[in-house]
Amino acid sequence: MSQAAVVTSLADGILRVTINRPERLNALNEAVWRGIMAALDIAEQDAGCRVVVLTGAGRAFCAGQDLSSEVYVKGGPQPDLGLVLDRYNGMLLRMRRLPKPIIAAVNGVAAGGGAGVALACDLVIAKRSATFLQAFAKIGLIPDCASTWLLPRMIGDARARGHAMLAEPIKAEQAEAWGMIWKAVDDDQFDAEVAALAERLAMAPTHSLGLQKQAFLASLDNDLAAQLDLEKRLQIEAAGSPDYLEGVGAFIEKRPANFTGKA
Ligand code: T3D
Repeated sequence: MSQAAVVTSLADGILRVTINRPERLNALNEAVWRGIMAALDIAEQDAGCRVVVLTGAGRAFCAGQDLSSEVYVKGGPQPDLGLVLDRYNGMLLRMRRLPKPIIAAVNGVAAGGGAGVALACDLVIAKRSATFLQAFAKIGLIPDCASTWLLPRMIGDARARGHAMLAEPIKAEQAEAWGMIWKAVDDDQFDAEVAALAERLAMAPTHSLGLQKQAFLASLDNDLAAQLDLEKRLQIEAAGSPDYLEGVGAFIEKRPANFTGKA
């Protein structure tokens, strides 16, 4: 029986999603796309999921599009990448719009579309030995999977262009220093740090984190007046949640808050 291309498990509020093609460095193909979309279904629909952790099996996070798939056969027709990118674009939008935090646990190289998938997550934590590679220039493509949108906003235009046009790997520590990722951690601390971060977010006021995601996403296009209006609307909604009352009560009573994550 063939192995699942994506393995998911849900426990203690944490949905762990592992891309499982280690022999191809977890390269993206239709099965991986379907597996991540199915995981997003769970994340959206199951109230028991309060945080998603996306990672890769083996030594890589994800090496981008599978270049050994049939669409790239030498001598065959020019591949039509439109269909492939329609799939990934829909997936990336769902990730950004998911009203729950997604952690990218970057256990190894994140290349091409795999880098885009990692950077589209809310918090990126990487092994110190991991690298980020905009591999596209090496094969005559342009960065996709949101990288041309995310990178200039994250690291500035000059670094985004150099990173993409030179197609050289960036170490996790450099990515952290540039503001491209949340944190680079020692390899032997990686599993423990990912688990601690996931546990913390699984006990957070999930509904308001979802509203934060909405606000951050809109801020990238809104002017100040529009963003202030949006903050007001979302804050009123957050203040209507039981977690707001619990948070204030816990502060007054000098005890840890016990958030339900509910709206
Ligand atoms: O449809 C579309 O194309 C549109 C969407 C595009 C989005 C994209 O992501 S385009 C960019 C695609 N990705 C790449 O160009 C990266 C290709 N891979 C690499 O550059 C290198 O493999 C890495 C830098 C990621 C890692 O290098 P290294 O030296 O650690 O490993 P390796 O020896 O190159 O790879 C190990 C195996 O994984 C190897 O197979 P083998 O020889 O052991 O049988 C290699 O062929 C395979 N592999 C790595 N990346 C891919 C791959 N197989 C298929 N597709 C890959 N992307």
